[in-house]
Amino acid sequence: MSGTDAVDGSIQSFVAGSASADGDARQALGDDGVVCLRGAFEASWLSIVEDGIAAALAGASVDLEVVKRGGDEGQFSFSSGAWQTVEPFQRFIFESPLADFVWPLLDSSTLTLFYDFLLIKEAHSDSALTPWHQDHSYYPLDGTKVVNSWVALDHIPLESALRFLAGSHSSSTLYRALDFDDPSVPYRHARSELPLPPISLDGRILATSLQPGDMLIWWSHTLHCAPGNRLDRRRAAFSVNWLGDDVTYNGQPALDTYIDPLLSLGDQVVGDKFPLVRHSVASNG
Ligand SMILES: O=C(O)CCC(=O)C(=O)O
Repeated sequence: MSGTDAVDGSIQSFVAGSASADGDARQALGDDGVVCLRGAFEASWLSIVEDGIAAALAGASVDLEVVKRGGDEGQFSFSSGAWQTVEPFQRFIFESPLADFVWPLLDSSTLTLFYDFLLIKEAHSDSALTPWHQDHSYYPLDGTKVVNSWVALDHIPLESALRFLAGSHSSSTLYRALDFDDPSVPYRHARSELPLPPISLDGRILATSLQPGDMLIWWSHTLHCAPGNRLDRRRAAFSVNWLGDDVTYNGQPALDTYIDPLLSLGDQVVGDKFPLVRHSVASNG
């Protein structure tokens, strides 16, 4: 199997389906490297995210990119780390049930906000595909407790859905980061000593159609990809990336979004830029 389209014939659906981060969800995330929590967010929370999108697109996000690929009718817009300047995103991240869904899955004494990512594939942004990759390849981080919590804002049928290689988070291989705009040119912070992601994949590919408010959670080592949006409507998501207590800064080159210049090699990744959101209360014995 290769690319993002050729897998459609053999996709398997997700098993876990409840909106609670219970034992089944932990088990699925541990086994497959990804889990789907259905109906995680009510419409009122999604409407706050939509307020954030309106603000971000109107200029409140300092890191917004809007691209239109050759021949496409629709644009592809994305923005990283907008929470610092977009107040509705802050409300969603810090006041919604999001952190309480994610923290129990990490098996960590702490939960730290890493960054948020807004991703809007407008109608007929057909070529806005995302190649197979691991999120971790882009991060200057050592450790394993790094997750992406990706909230669907629209109905997303299987043809536009993310695909995951089941169990790929357990491999010790970290693949080289690719440039999403043009995978044929080297990514500016790519580590050339790492192997390129496989073009051909053997294994179980997981994907599922989603309703607004459903949430996918995956480990930063899980291989995944997504097709462009051939629908005649928007396909948008707001994702929040989190760190647990085994994550340290390793000094590898990376985008500013993922670096706090105040950190030294080996430091725990936490501070004003990466705030601590949950922590266990130490017992007095
Ligand atoms: O939603 C998509 O199209 C791609 C998202 C993705 O791969 C990511 O956020 O790492």
